[in-house]
Amino acid sequence: MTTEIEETLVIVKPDGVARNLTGEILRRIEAKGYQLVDIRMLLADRELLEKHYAEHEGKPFFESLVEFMQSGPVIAVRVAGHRVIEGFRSLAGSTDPSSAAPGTIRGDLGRDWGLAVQQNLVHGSDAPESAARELALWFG
Ligand code: D4T
Repeated sequence: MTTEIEETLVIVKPDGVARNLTGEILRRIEAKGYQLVDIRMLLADRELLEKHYAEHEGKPFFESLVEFMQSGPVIAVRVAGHRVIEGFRSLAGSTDPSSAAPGTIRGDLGRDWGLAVQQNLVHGSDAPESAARELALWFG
């Protein structure tokens, strides 16, 4: 078993910031024992979001996703901890907030507002390679 410390990118999406849930989301990350290493609030531009969501380019929801992510400020956080990539995905819950398990961020705090699964409060990197790529994009 490795005790190597990983880092992941967490984003509190515009719906999370607008609903004043940033503190609650960061509280859950810290309560789990992960470290907040760096944090910034920004209005993401299209260029950054196109790179961030490159894997979804061409999918039917891509345009509206990029528009939604530009609709207000977001909070980008560099989070560190043992197995934090997998651990944060577990804290976040599944993509669709209506079916995300109770106890998770999306399950407890999110719901389907009629915009499918777009407004699901948070993003978390899904693998070490995407975490490294995304952290470089958002934190340079
Ligand atoms: P992220 O990447 O934001 O942490 O979410 P997930 O890892 O849980 O989900 P994803 O990559 O499949 O989707 C990325 C992002 O696109 C939105 N989305 C997704 C959407 O607007 N419509 C859709 O049909 C899907 C599948 C939500 C999250």
